[in-house]
Amino acid sequence: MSKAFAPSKHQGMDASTISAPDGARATVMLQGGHVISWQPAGAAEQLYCSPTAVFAPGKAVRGGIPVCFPQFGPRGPLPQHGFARTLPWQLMMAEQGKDDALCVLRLSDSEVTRKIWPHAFVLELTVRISGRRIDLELACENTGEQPLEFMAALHSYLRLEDLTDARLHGLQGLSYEDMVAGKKDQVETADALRVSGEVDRVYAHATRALMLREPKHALRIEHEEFTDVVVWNPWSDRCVALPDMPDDDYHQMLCVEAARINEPVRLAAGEEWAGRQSLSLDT
Ligand code: TA6
Repeated sequence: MSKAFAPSKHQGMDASTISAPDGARATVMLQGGHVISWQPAGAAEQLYCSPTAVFAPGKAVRGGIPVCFPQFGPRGPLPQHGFARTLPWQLMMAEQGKDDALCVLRLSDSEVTRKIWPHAFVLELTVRISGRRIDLELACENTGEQPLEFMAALHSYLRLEDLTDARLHGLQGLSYEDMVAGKKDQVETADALRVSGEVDRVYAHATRALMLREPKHALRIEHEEFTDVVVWNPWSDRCVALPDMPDDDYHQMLCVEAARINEPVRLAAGEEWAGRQSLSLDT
């Protein structure tokens, strides 16, 4: 017998807070289908959320796991990262199971979206928590008569004790586009990527599991169908320029994003796609 959760609020915004019988908890804002908090069973918050983030209708929130759709960054005519992260989604279900908790949110095309992106679609985010793991699935169905093509990303802001001691393993040998240097076809040589300046990289064909390690913390990051991984840290100058993030907070976060950028998803009429990102706390 599962238990349904009542809708909740987060910083005044409509949200759904789910908890598993083992104590794992997550909060998802209806705006953007935006996971804003995840606490594994018996552990601390794992997502970074800026203390100066703006929580208001139509505003992107600095932290958690923003959903980028149907565009990534400025790579197209739409607003930065597309429209999904700033539109209201519908909460379809939020329930506790025997050993987990699950919620599903949905965004469908509307006059607002069709005006800037002339396609019919249903986008669904499924969030499942159990123990020390969170599984996110972003699914898109082309409900129109014409083919459509989109980029997507789960723009995960991972919380760090201190960036200086953080190492991201699993990228060695991958080709990446360096957005800071404006260079394509770079190759990652480090077995353990450490950040000592602004990093904004799109790693291609990044299908291996990644490990984000600190002295007392290790998070395993896995993806399916998201073929690229974006690694971003604004470092000092970019952070100071962000109005919704304290100047020094770049030390407390690293974005490791499951993405489809280099190979956008193409859906024929009636076709569906689903991509997944899983985060598991190792220690
Ligand atoms: O994560 C990669 C990136 O595209 C960076 O270039 C930076 O712009 C970041 O996303 C944050 O974007 P936002 O629109 O949320 O400020």
